[in-house]
Amino acid sequence: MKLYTFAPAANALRVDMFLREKKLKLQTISVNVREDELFKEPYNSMNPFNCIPFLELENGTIITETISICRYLDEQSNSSKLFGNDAEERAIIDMWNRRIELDGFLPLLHSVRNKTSFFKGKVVPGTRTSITQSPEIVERGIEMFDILLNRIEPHLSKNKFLLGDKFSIADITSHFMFNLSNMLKIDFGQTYKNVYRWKSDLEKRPSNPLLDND
Ligand SMILES: N[C@@H](CCC(=O)N[C@@H](CS)C(=O)NCC(=O)O)C(=O)O
Repeated sequence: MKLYTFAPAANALRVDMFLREKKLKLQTISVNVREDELFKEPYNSMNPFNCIPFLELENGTIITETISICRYLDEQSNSSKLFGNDAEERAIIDMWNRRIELDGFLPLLHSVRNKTSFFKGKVVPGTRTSITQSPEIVERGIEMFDILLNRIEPHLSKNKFLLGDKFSIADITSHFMFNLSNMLKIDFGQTYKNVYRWKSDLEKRPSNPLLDND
């Protein structure tokens, strides 16, 4: 089994943190996204969506999508499950992960891609197009993030993590949503104190791959 990845990319880091939590080691192949290697063979055929991360199984099957990769590895391993232990837990974790991914992580990812000059001509992940960067999309992402934080603040006042005392894949997604919010210099510490406490806890977790750069 081989993981195709590129260490600094947000979704690569999500898988990295998941692997560290699970204490799993995989053979990794670094594909230099910045040098457009994903558009060259063999990578273009392996993932025609031209994105990392993707996982190649022993039988040649390719699994793309961060969450699908992590879910597969979680099911294959015996160590404590980050996607839940029974039907109810799996559903609740999936619910939180979708809320965070759809209402926070992705809107902020698009804010970053529409703001930073590095992403000019690359606003949609895995494409090279003439779609222009849009300040409205930057603002919309930040507004959506604020709506999400406002909704989850009461939950985090009563819970250590999204699933009570249990750390899950939804917290990993959240950690990288917050990393995007740092890139956009969004300061919410005074407004959403419980969310901020949780963000700080996630940053201190030994599995946080961003600690390697400190
Ligand atoms: N929906 C995919 C998105 C993966 C993705 O956006 N990967 C980015 C790095 S974070 C990428 O490979 N971008 C290549 C590019 O835009 O050229 C997932 O969740 O894994």
